Amino acid sequence: MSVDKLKQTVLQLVAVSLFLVSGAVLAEYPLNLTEGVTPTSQKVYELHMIILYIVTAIGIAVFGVMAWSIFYHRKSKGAVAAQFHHSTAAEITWTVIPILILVGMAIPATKTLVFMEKTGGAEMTLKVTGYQWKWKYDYLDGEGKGISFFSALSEEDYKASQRNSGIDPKTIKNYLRNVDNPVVLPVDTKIRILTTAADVIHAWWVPALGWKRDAVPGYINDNWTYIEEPGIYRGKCTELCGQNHGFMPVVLHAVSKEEYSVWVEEQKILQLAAADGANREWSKDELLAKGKSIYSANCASCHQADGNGIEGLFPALNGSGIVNGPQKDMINLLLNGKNLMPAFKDQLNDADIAAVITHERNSWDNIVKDTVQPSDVKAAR
Ligand code: HEC
Ligand SMILES: [Cu+2]
Repeated sequence: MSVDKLKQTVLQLVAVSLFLVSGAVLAEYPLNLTEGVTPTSQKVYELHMIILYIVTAIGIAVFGVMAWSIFYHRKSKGAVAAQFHHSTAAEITWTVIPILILVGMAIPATKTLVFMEKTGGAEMTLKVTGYQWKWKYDYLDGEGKGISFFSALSEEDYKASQRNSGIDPKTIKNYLRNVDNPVVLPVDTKIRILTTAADVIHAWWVPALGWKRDAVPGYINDNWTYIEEPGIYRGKCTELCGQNHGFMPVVLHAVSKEEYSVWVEEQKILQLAAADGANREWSKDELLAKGKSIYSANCASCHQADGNGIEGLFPALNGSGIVNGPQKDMINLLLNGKNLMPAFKDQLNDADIAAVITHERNSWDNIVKDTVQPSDVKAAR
C-alpha cells in the first residue's frame, strides 16, 4: 500500500468513527433498543441492558486475556508453547463458571417471559385480524364493545406509491406509515389483544408496546398491553404476507380515558349512521363519492388505481365483461369472492358494496353507468 493510499484509508476511518458518534445522527437513528411505553417494553429493555453488560464484561475479559497472552508470550521474547494435559481443576472451572452465568441470565429472562404471558385481569379486549393487506379491529369486551373497523394504508400514501402519480413521496410525513382509521386505545388500562388472520400469516407489531405477535389464520394468539403514555405509536406487519406486505402499517392512538370515552361515543353514532344508510335509497353522487374511497382502500391494491389490473395476476376492471354485465353477477362476485379475489361479505357493508360497484360501472371506459342500491346487495346476501 502506498503512503498516499494509507493516508486516505486512515482519513476515511476517522470520518466513519466521527459519523458514528455524531450526536445528531444518534438522535435520529438510536443505536440502542428503545424503552417503549409499557411495563413489558421496559422489562424487555432492562433485560436487554443486563445481558448487554454481562456479554460486554465477558468480551473484555476474554479478549483482554487473549491480547495479554499474545503480547507477553510472543515468540520473539522466547516464549515456548506450554504443554497442557488433563487438568480436573481447569475443566471444572470452565464448566461451572458458564453454568452460573447462563443461570444468572435465565432467571431475569424467564421472569420477563412469564410477565408477558399474564393476560388475565384485562379491562378490555381488542381482536386484531390481518387481511391482505389491511387490519381489522374488533372491540370485543369492555368500554367500546361492538366497535369494529378496518384500517388500511392511507389514500394519500397509496397514491404517492404509484408510478407516475405526480406526488413526491418525500412531501408526505411518515410515508407508507399512515392509515385511514387508526386503532384507538386508552392509557392506564390493561388491554388484552388477540391476534389472528383471515387469509395468510401476518404479524402485528408496534415496537413501543414491547412485543410482536404472529396473526395466524385459524389460531388466536393471546397478548396484552398497558400503555402508560398517550401518543401516536406506529408499527407494521412483520410477516411476509404477499405483494403488499410493506403497505399494511399499524397506527395506534393512545389517548386519556376521557378522550377514549368521547371517541367511543363518536364511533357509536357513526355505526348507527352506517346501519341507517343500508336501509335508504342513495343518490348516484353519494354512491360515487363513497365508492371511490372504498375502491382505493379495498380494491386498488390488486386492480390498480386506473382499473387496468396487473396482467396475469389481477384482471382489469376497465372494460371487464363482468363489470359491464348483469348487476346480480357482480354483487355475487363481491360478496363471495372467486379464487384469489377475496369475499367481501364480512369486510364491507351493503352500502359499501353498492357504492363500489356503482363506482366501477361508472368509471374509466365502462359503459353501463347505472346505480346499485344497498337494498340490492342486502337481497343478494
Ligand atoms: C387480493 C387481490 C384482490 C382484491 C383486493 C380485489 N380483487 Fe377483484 N379480483 C381479483 C382476482 C385475482 C380476480 C380474478 C378472479 C377469477 O376470476 O379467478 C378478481 C376479479 C374481479 C372482478 C371480475 C373481473 C373480470 O372481468 O373477471 C371484479 C369485478 C372485481 N374483481 C372487483 C373487485 C372489487 C370491487 C374489489 C374491492 C372491493 C376487488 N375486486 C378487490 C383480486 C382482487
Ligand atoms: Cu401482513
